[in-house]
Amino acid sequence: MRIGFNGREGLVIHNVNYNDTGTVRPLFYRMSLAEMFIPYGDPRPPYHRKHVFDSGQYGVGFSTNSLNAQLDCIGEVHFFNTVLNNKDGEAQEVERVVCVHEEDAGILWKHTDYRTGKSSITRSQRLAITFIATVGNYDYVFAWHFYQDGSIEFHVKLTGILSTHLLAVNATPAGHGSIVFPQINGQYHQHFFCLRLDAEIDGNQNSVATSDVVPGPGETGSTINPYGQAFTNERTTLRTAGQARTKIAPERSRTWVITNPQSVHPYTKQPVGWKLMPWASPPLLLRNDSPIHPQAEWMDFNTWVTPYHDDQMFPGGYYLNNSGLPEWVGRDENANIENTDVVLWHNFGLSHVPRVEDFPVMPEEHVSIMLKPYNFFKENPALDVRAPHFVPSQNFNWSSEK
Ligand SMILES: [Cu+2]
Repeated sequence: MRIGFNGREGLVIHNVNYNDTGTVRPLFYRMSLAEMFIPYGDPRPPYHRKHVFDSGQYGVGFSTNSLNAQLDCIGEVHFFNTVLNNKDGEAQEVERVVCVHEEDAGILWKHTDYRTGKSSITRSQRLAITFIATVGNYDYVFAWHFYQDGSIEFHVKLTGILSTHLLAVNATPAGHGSIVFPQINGQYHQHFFCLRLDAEIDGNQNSVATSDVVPGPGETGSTINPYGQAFTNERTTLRTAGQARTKIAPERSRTWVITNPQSVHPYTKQPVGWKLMPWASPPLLLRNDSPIHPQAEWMDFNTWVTPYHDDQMFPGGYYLNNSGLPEWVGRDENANIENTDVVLWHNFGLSHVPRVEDFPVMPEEHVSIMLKPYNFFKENPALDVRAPHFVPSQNFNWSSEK
């Protein structure tokens, strides 16, 4: 991969490839945090105006930290500098905006032979590419994690200081905030992140499907489901940009699978793929008829898929002028997104009801999404991660046999 950095998006990951036993297979052409949206829920003036687009208005790249070489990333670390423009338009070098290091991430795979009691264990050593933005009160730790089994994670830690205000003696948050300290109100708010994923799974021409796990088919007692316990994987190929406006469905275990119809897997006889595993995110709580809604209408769905266009980089449009995804897709709902160069846009986040423990500085909360190979390789791609040695297991031996 290559990495880049700009004032609006911060870290950008380019040309992610996987060296599959000598064959370099493309995965993602460009991955970036394309927007953030933090709406607050207190209707009392002036707080009705309190909603922030951290990327489009402030720029998470312009808000970046020069990382602390001892504490922000530890171990064997490489730091990258970047060049940003200051408010006068002059170029300015910023040191240590991105750190790259490896870190232990627990067990990668393990098996204990139940008869011999011997185990084979490998540890997960992930590559972390991190930058940290302080946008006013909040601090966001953004990390791309690359794992040895091909999994890619975008992980966001939220920390820093709550946006609070002082209440009059005996005043209350009126149902829209939490008292975090005497007379201090931490208002309810949401944090949303939009990832723009320009995919090239095994090549440039991709399709996207929702993959749901659902009961059936067949009623209990029917010949195809006599005991009523059947369930199946329902795959729906999204054929147009209009159809691709989709939401998370935790009750259906929904993931989105990006496939390459040109690259058929030798075992499954189906196109190879890579899946997006979402976070259980809340919906945007702004009402549809709110005057603020048009600017954030791209948040009405968790996933959008659009045919690639050079000038479509930000979900709310370049100027956040009620444009972006809703306008582009609305203009041509039948735009083909099958077997072509596609871009996935994925929104996720959380609703934050502040706690007393979030004050005066907030211990980290995090959200993350995973991108995992889905019938892309011929076996567990982390088999080549060497198990240091076979070790005796400490399992309780419940068997009467010796
Ligand atoms: Cu928050």
